[in-house]
Amino acid sequence: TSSVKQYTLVFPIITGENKICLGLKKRGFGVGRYNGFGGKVEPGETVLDAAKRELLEEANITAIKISSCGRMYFAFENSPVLMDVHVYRIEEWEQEPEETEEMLPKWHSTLPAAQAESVFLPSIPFDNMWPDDELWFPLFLAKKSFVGRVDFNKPVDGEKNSKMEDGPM
Ligand code: 6U4
Ligand code: NA
Ligand code: NA
Repeated sequence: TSSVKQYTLVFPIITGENKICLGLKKRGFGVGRYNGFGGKVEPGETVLDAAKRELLEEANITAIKISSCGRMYFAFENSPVLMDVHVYRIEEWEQEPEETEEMLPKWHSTLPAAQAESVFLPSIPFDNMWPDDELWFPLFLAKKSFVGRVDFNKPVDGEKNSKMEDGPM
């Protein structure tokens, strides 16, 4: 790895209703997958400012209460760049999430599938997300801080190469 780039990743959550808003990425990196809202931190911008800007650009909402949750590093075998992703949840905002050029927002239940059905919301679609999400979402949803790194290698035996641990941010 020859350089580290800062990114943000923000998830709107209504804790009391067990709801999380995921965006279906419409273009570019990660297209076709559900994820949080976020992107590159621009020069001269704080990570928190970048998180709020991307949230407005991609979901058309303005953050009121935003909290740092964890940090994930992603390395790709064919790239010299290590992605340093700052993960946040937002629990209060202005406006409602709406479709933008980059994202189609959809509410999901944070409950297991059987319980999610009873409130008429899809559960979190891990099969249609980045494969690492399934590893750190349990900590994220439990509001435990987390740090981890995932290395995406050319598939050798179909297994993910990853390591997760509880830790300081
Ligand atoms: P531009 O160049 O403006 O279209 P920008 O919106 O700045 O792009 P983008 O969307 O490419 O940046 O940023 C990538 C987003 O994908 C960040 O929010 C981090 C997130 N991301 C990247 N790899 C991920 C992974 N393995 N798992 C995950 N999120 C990932 O959950
Ligand atoms: Na983005
Ligand atoms: Na951007």
